[in-house]
Amino acid sequence: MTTTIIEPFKIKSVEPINFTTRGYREKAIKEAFYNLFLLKADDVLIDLLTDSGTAAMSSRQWAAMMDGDESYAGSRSFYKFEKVVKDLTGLSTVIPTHQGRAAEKILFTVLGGPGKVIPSNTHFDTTRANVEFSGATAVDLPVDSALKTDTRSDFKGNMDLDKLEDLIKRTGVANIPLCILTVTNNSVGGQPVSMKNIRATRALLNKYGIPLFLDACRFAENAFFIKLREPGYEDKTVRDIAREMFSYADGCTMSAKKDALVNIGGFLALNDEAVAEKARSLLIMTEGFPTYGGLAGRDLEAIAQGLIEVLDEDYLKYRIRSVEYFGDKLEKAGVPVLVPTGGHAVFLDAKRFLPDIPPHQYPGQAIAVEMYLEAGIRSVEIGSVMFGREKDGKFEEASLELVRLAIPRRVYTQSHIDFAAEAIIQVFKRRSKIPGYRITYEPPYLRHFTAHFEPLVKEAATVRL
Ligand code: P71
Repeated sequence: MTTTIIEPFKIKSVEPINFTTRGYREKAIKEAFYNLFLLKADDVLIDLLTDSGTAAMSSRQWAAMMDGDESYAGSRSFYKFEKVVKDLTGLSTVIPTHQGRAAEKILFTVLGGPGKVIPSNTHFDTTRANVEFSGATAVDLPVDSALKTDTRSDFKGNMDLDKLEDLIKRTGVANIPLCILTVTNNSVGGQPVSMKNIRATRALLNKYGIPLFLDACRFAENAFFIKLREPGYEDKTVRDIAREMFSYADGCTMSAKKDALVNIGGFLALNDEAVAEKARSLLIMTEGFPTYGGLAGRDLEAIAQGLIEVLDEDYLKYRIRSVEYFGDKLEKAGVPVLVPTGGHAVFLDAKRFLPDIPPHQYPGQAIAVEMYLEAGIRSVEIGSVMFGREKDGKFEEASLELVRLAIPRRVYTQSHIDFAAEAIIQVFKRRSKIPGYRITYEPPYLRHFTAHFEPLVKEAATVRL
C-alpha cells in the first residue's frame, strides 16, 4: 500500500518566480526599511508572508467566475453564495464584505464602544485593532499551554474557561457584548480549538446570556484537526464537524481569503436581526449594497465554490500534512519551532532561535530579514513588532516572539518547501551573527505593516539589558 500523501490536483497554469542575487536582496531590503511588507513581491522568491488571499483557485472556481452575475441588486451570484454560507453555518443573515476586517469593523461599530470588553481565545491583529478603534478593550484568554512553544498538546488554540468566567464576573455581563473564538487560533501558532472547548465556551456564555461569535477564517483546518485528534469525531465528515462548530455560534466573521480559497472576500453572518439591521446600514455606507457588499458577483461565485472545495478531505489531508512536513523538517535539524505545527503555517520561536536578542530589539524581525537575505524567502514577524507597544514611555513586549512561515493554499510544491527549509537551516547555523533591530518610524495603528527598521550594530545588540 502506498503511504505518500500527494497534492490532490494537477497544475494547469503556472506563474514564474524571480531569482535574485544576495547583493540585490541586500539593497532591496534596505530600501524597504527592513520591513518585509514594503518589499516588491517580484523581489521575493518564495512568499510565505501570508496564507491570506494567496491561494491558487481551481478550474471550477474560475469557471464559476465566468458565470458571475454583476447585477447591482439581487445578483444570482449572491443567492448562490448566501445558500452555501447558510448551509454551512446555519446562521440566518449573511452580509458579504470585501474582506474579514470589514466584517470586524462593522460588527464592532455596532457592538463595541467605550467601556465594552471583548474576550477571545486570542484576537488577531486586525480584530484587536477594530475592537480598540471602537473604544472597547480586547482581552486574550488563551490556555496556558498556548504560550509554551516547545510543549505538544492537541488543542493549544483553546480558550481558558476559568479566566473567561473570572473576566465576566469582574467586568459585568452588561459590558461584554460578545465573546470571540478564533478558529484556528492564528496568533498562538495556527492551533486548533477543540469541539469540547467550543461547546463549553457556549455553555458558560449561556449562563450569562453573552453571544458567541467565531472568527471563522480557518474553520475547515480547525474541523480537520478535530477529526484527527478529538475522540468521537474520527468517523464524522469534516462538513458535519464544521456545521457542529458553527451550531454553537450566534454569528461569525469570516475572511474568505483563507479557507474559502479565494483572493478577496469575506462576510459577517449572524442570527440577531436587530444587529443585522444596523450592520446592513453600515455596510451600505462603506462596502456596498447588501447583495454584493464590496465584492463583484464573480467574487461571490468563487467564494461559494471555494467553501465547497475546502471541505474535501483529500485536500485537507494534503494541506495539514504538507505544513506539518515543513515543521518536521526544521525541527529535525534543531531549529526551534512551535510544536505541534499549526494548520496554515510553521512558526519559528525567535526567543529560542536568538536568545541574546531581547524583545525590544525584535528577534523575530531579525530572523525574517535574514531569511530574505539568505534565499529570498518572505515571512512575517508575529511578536513584539506586531503586538508589542510603548505605553507611558515603557516597552511592553508580546507574549510570544514568533516568525510565521505561512503556506499559501495549493501554490507551492514539496521542492519549494524543501528549498525553504534548507535556507532556514543555513540561517540558523549562522544565528550568532544576526543583529537586532530598532524601529525608526511607526504609525499609530497596525504598525507592522508600515514601520521602518534599522539594524543595530551587532556588539550593541548582544548586551543584555
Ligand atoms: C494573516 C492575515 C492577514 C494579515 C494580517 C496582518 C498581517 C499580515 C497578513 C487575517 C485575519 C486572521 C484572523 C484570524 C481576521 C483576519 C482579517 N490574517 N482574523 O494571517 O488571520 O482578515 O485579512 O481578510 O481582513 O496573514 P482580512
